[in-house]
Amino acid sequence: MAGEPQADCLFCKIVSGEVPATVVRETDTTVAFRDINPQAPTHVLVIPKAHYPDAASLAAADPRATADVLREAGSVAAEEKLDETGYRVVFNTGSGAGQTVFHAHAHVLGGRGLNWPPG
Ligand code: IU
Repeated sequence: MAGEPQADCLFCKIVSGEVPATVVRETDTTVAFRDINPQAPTHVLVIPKAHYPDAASLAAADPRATADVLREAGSVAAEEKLDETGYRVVFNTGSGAGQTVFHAHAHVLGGRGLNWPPG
């Protein structure tokens, strides 16, 4: 069923606690944890607890959880003091755009200069 945990999903296992992660924030609908392979001094992933393969399917099915993910991304940025320097929130969508884990997640990146356009 849509949104239900998937047995083969790494991020569902982080939500359940089966796989450890460095969690920085948690709400009833979201978990935020440090990326295991950081691409910036601050690199935190914010995920919905419900399983959807990407941001668009999350948004279509659960607008509230989508808003929660975005709000939590802002809270992470504030806690990490990224507000003044700026930061980026990225949803890689599809393998051609670099998505490797097919459980919706926002990357919160900051703490260094960020180029535009991205690679
Ligand atoms: P992507 O947008 O799907 O490529 O992002 C997946 C991220 O998940 C990527 O930055 C990985 O470093 C990160 N990650 C993680 O934090 N912990 C893990 O055990 C695995 C991937 I596998």
